[in-house]
Amino acid sequence: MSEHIKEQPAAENPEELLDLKLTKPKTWAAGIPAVTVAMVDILQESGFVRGMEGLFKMNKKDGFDCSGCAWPDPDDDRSPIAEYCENGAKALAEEATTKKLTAEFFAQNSVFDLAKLNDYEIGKKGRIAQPVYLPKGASHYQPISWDEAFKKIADKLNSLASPNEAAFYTSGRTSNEASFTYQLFIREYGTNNMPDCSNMCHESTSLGLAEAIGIGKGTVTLNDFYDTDVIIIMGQNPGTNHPRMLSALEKAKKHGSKIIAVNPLHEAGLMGFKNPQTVKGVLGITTQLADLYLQVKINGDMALLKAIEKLLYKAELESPGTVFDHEFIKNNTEGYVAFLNHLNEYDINHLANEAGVPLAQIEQAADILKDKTRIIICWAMGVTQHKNGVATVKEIVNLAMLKGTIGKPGAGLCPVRGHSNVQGNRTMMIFDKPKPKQLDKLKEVFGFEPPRQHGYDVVESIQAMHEGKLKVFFAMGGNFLSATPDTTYTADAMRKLEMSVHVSTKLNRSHLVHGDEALILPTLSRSDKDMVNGEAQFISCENSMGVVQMSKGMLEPISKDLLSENQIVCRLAKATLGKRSVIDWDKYAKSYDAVRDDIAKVIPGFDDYNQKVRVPAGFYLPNGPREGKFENIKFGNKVDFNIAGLPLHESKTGEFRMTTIRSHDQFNTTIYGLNDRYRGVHNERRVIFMNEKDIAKAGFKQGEHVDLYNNFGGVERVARLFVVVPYNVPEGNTATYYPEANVLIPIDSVAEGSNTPTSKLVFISIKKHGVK
Ligand SMILES: Nc1nc2c(c(=O)[nH]1)N[C@H]1C(S)=C(S)[C@@H](COP(=O)(O)OP(=O)(O)OC[C@H]3O[C@@H](n4cnc5c(=O)[nH]c(N)nc54)[C@H](O)[C@@H]3O)O[C@H]1N2
Ligand SMILES: Nc1nc2c(c(=O)[nH]1)N[C@H]1C(S)=C(S)[C@@H](COP(=O)(O)OP(=O)(O)OC[C@H]3O[C@@H](n4cnc5c(=O)[nH]c(N)nc54)[C@H](O)[C@@H]3O)O[C@H]1N2
Ligand code: SF4
Ligand SMILES: [Mo]
Repeated sequence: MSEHIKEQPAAENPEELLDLKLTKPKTWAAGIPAVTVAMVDILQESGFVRGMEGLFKMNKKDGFDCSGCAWPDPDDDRSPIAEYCENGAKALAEEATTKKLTAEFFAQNSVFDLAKLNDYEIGKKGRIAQPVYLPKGASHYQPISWDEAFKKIADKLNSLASPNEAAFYTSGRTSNEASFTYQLFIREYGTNNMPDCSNMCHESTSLGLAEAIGIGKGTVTLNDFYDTDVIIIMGQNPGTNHPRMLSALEKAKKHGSKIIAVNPLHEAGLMGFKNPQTVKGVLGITTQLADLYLQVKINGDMALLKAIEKLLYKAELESPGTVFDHEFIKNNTEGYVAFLNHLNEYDINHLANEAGVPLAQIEQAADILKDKTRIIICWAMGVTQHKNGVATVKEIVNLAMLKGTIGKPGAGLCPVRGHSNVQGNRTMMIFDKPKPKQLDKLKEVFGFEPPRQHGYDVVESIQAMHEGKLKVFFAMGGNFLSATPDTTYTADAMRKLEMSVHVSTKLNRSHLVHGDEALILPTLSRSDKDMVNGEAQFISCENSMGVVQMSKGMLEPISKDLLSENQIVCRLAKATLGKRSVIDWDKYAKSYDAVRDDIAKVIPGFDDYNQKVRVPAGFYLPNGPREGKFENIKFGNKVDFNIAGLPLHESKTGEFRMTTIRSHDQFNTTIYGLNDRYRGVHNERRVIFMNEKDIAKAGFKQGEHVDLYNNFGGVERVARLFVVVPYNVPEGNTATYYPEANVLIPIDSVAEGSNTPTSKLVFISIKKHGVK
């Protein structure tokens, strides 16, 4: 390791404060101000014509898929003007920027100097415009040709004692086509070391649902929202993270649906909506969203679900046959009686107390639900990123089973995915634990023997880097260092690598905390035109509801030196595998249709892919549970009622629960801006939201500078210099922003089964800044 790297500033965000301003938190989201803010962003970054051209084509049937979240587009009636939200526009502004990083930029800025910037400043530098290489011991990235870059990586990969000394990460923006060729290359090279962002995101959902109902995906379609009785939104903040979901919620309310929100924070986008595309919205009239807001303690969801189930059971006993769907239970489930016995073991007051919600409010929830037959349950990170994330997902299934509310219109399970193609990545076999059946199919179609041994997921990869078992880390997108837990530990791990390679659009911290050698390979983004041999290519993505759609970029790329992700994979595969390969990589590089033809041979549901994907609005993938056909891990076509206890929370006196959340001005580790408008926080990200009573008890004041400590497993982790912000959170509960607080999340605090870091609950102590 060079001397230079040792001097590098702290891997986490530099510990410095900006100038915090607070305003009153909002009680509604996404009105006209939202669109205006978006416009300002677009104009500043990309210029008027380029920005408007991009916005006009976003999410249109003949346009490109928004690279923001995975919320679906309407099957029909799309808006002729604007089929995007504020955050979609910000995502576009981020990629469509005309600022670019060429060889001169890297010659002028050392890695050391860049690492001193905060994430916002790093991101605003612009698009990476040519491949660059950081030789061992060097202080600056330097230009490198594509051929040389591929040769360096190929030589390194071929020099390893085993393919299992390399890991290949995927972030959820990669298209179906590039994901497919990527996993094919990795498996032909010889490893299943495929950590992906899903491991930190909805893995608890994928595992919980796959075991319970037979598919690790949701069962609803967008149309179900327009014809349902109740929507429960648990641990999800749609106003910020899936803004167009608010239009679906508004429509649902118009059709008479009730909404129950479950969240420790009062989120603006769960309370009200001013729709910028309706006259009412333009006039500033708010549609009330949540009819009932259950402000749970952090990870109080399991207790809440059990309390609701128990009250429904009571109502069922009082009025048999009117609350539970006995027909459904008889035909589709196992273990009903055992489950009721399990519920009987709990005292309702104890459950309410563990949930942190007054019993009277839980009774209101049960009252809303008891005579309804069409219920949609939505959830996201507030459910999955907990020690018991998988069990809570299965408890959601239990509730749905009691009410028979899966596999019929207006009803079902709706995990809301994050990245725009994260669901598609997994469908394309980006997975460290592939099923034997899938591997058999690869072998049958391509004729090579894919590795069978499970690979490393995200947490295991970091641990393996630390132990020196991983030598090469290759990332298809993402920002591994900042997205993963235990930042200091992970930074140490990444610095032990012999080579780190990132296929990226923008500069990020993972380029600055690197292995002995490092490369950045610049790639096209979703909105960029992708020309291969004079012909415009398109890619395809799968949204949160299992719809596969084409996406065709149309903006002129900012540099001629960018390659598409698929091109990068094909050229790297050829350079690495050479004559060893049985695959015609040139064919895939030349034509994405050729890739799709082979996807159709391997992945169920993709027959006639090339025809179906060309139909406007795309096609639905098969989904058994949506049609009432289940495939439970233990009981075949009957789903078992899962029996799981309440989570045990071991904390010391004086410790607080801390959850990590996204502000309204970020996409994961990409910091669009420094404001969280809906929560009333401006020009600062190093904040900790605390209950006013807790602030007073601790002897703090609003604006106090504090340090945060976590001591899980006997290791002290500290995040210094945060500002106290009074907020409506339950006593004993706090919230901070991700990624600034990731330094506090222990690498070995993970969800049982899914190995997802417990980013939504760690216990911390809070001390005045500088006082030990
Ligand atoms: N603009 C924007 N859009 C995004 C993203 C982004 O960063 N910015 N990220 C994308 C990605 S990858 C993902 S996965 C999704 C994430 O979407 P979300 O899951 O909505 O995002 P988070 O901010 O992590 O947290 C969700 C909510 O959970 C609540 N919460 C925290 N702890 C608990 C708990 O214990 N119980 C309950 N019931 N609630 C809890 C928080 O208060 C917050 O409202 O969004 C996607 N879309
Ligand atoms: N504490 C805490 N930690 C968390 C979470 C949390 O809620 N709390 N959430 C977790 C979740 S849900 C997720 S999904 C992960 C996210 O983890 P990642 O997916 O690794 O992180 P992102 O910030 O989305 O990645 C941003 C980078 O992707 C690159 N990029 C953008 N578009 C493209 C593209 O089209 N192609 C390529 N090749 N690169 C591109 C850019 O260089 C950009 O800097 O973080 C997880 N970490
Ligand atoms: S809701 Fe998500 S996919 Fe739709 S425009 Fe907004 S960020 Fe993009
Ligand atoms: Mo995510």
